[in-house]
Amino acid sequence: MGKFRINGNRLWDRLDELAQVGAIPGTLGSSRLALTKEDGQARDLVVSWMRQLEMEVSIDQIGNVIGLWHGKGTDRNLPPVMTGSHIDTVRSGGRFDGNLGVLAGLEIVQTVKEQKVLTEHPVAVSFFTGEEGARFAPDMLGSLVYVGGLDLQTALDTISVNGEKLSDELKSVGYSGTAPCPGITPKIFLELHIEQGPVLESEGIDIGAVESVQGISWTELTIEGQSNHAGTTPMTMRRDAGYVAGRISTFVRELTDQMGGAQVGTVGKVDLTPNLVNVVASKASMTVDLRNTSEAMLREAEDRLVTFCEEISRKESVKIASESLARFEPVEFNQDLVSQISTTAKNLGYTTRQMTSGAGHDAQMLARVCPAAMIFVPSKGGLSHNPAEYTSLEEISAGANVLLDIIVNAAGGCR
Ligand code: HGY
Ligand code: MN
Ligand code: MN
Repeated sequence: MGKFRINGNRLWDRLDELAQVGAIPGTLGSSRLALTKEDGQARDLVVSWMRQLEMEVSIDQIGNVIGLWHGKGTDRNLPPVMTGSHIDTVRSGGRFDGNLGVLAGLEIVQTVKEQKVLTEHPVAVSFFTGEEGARFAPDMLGSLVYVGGLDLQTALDTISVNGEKLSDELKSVGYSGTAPCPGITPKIFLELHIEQGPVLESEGIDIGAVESVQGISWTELTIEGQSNHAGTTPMTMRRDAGYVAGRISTFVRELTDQMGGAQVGTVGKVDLTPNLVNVVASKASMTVDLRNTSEAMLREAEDRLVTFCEEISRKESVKIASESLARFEPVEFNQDLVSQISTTAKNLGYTTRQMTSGAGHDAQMLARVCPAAMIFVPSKGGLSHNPAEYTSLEEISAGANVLLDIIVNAAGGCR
């Protein structure tokens, strides 16, 4: 099939337009936590683009949106070749995380239509609900329900970090759909995403062929102490939840230093009660994010955190309750697809390397039901979950062209 390429400027302009929804003033980034008003507005914009491309749009019961393109001669009974990602962001979101994968999918459909490519299989472009997990845990919630990994009602009953119910928020943005969960099993699922780390840029590589995703463990710890006067209470009489939260946070860093290798650990959220300058905190609620490429090492990290909490709760006479917010083992992607990414990148003249993903992605859920893999493009300075997140027009075009060739090939495309 002759060489045709995506229109990088058109993709860039859509990324820019989508970034304006929930824009963070003075930055390139956006703040669109899952199922907020801003997320709803972004959904409406992307769905309007799907409809302009004459795609059939379906919304499922957890709010996942699947745009389906049937070209002339497409066999509607064949499973779709699917690409996509997410358009919800963290509060300090960049414009590329997730959005690139969804909008590159639309760009591919538009290019295929313009080039009058006929495909045997339909092509689907999806965005999944609440990939970030920052408002409603776990992360990849929508795609997990899509593949049958999380019961729909349990997901709908999920309570947000601020106490709202997911099903209510889904209705409030108008995306409480009727398409059944689990959803249609695709022929393959291929996701284009920014790396969100420093590897590709530091090695001067254009394309990452992602072969795996590391394991993820999110825990919420609730520490119950006793409020008391900051001035009058002797240090020996304190049951200080704020101090214990600080010690756990320090422990997490010491744990990663001791374990080394791929172990990472983050305390990203700490809320103290009553959170006042002159009161010993009676309560602390905090999150611990542990990740490792090795399941055995991740379990060891989790066990050491439990032991530390048991010891310090005894020593400081506080109670510590823990709740798992997310727990996913490492995932291996489909090796044939990974090889196709490497080969396609080379054929297009790009440098490439195989690698693992430090972040979680919807593709790791789709990998439970069909061959799945990911294409990475570099992140400037390895920065992400930061409004300054940046990937160049040339870099996103390279990734989208690799995606185009593999998607068209998988769909049995011909001109
Ligand atoms: O947390 C993650 O890995 C992703 O950003 N959901
Ligand atoms: Mn993402
Ligand atoms: Mn993210």
